[in-house]
Amino acid sequence: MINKTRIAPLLTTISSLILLCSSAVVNATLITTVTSSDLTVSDSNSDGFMDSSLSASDGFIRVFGSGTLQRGVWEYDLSAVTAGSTVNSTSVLFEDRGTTVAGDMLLYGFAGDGIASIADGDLTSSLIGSFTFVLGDLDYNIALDTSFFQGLVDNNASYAGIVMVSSNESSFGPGADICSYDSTLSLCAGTTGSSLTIDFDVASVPEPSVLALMCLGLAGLGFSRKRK
Ligand SMILES: [Ca+2]
Ligand SMILES: [Ca+2]
Repeated sequence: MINKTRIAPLLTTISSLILLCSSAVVNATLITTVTSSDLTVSDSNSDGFMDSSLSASDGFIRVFGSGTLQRGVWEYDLSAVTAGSTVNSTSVLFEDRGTTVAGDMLLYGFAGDGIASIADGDLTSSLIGSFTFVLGDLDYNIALDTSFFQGLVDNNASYAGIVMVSSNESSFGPGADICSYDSTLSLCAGTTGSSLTIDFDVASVPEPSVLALMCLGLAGLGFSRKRK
C-alpha cells in the first residue's frame, strides 16, 4: 500500500525540481547611466528639418519653441542591459538650470549610435514621454515608455537616444536650458546632469553541471520509484 501522507511531500519536491529544471533563473537589475553625447539642434530655414547645431557634447542643451535654437538631443550607453533581458521600467532624470518658458514638452526615443547629431533631431516618430516645465531651476524625473526600451534591448541596440521637443514650435513656446551632464560651463558646473535609469530582469540559465545533476537525480528518483 502507498502511504499517502509520505508521498504528498515527495510529489511537491518533484514538482519543484521539474519547475527548476525547465525555467531560467531571473536576476533583477537596476542601472543608471549618464549622458554619453549631447547636441542642441535647430531648423535654420524653417522647413521642418533640423540643419544646424550648437557645440556638441558640451554638457548643455537648449530647447525652446520657434527661435534660432530648438531641440535637444542626447544619448545613453545601453551596453549594461544584456540581450534577452526584460525591461520593467525606465525613467530619465535631467536638470533645468536656466531660462525657462513654462509649458508642455515631448520626449521622443531613437536607437542611438553613441553620437548625438543634427540628423537625430528629426527622429520624432516614437513618443516615449511628456512632462510640463514650470518656472524655476528644477530637477525632472520622467517615466518613459517601457515597450520602446524593450524593443531596443530585443534589437541589441548599444545606445538609446532622446529628442526633447517643445509642444509649440510655431511660436516662442515652452522650453528651458538643460544640463545634460557636469560640464565646464558655469551654468552646469557641479550639477549631476542627466541620467537614464533602467529596471530590468536578466534571464540567466543555471550552471549546466548543476542543472544536469539535478535533472539526473530527478530521473533517478522516478526510475527507482517505478521499480518498487
Ligand atoms: Ca531646415
Ligand atoms: Ca546618434
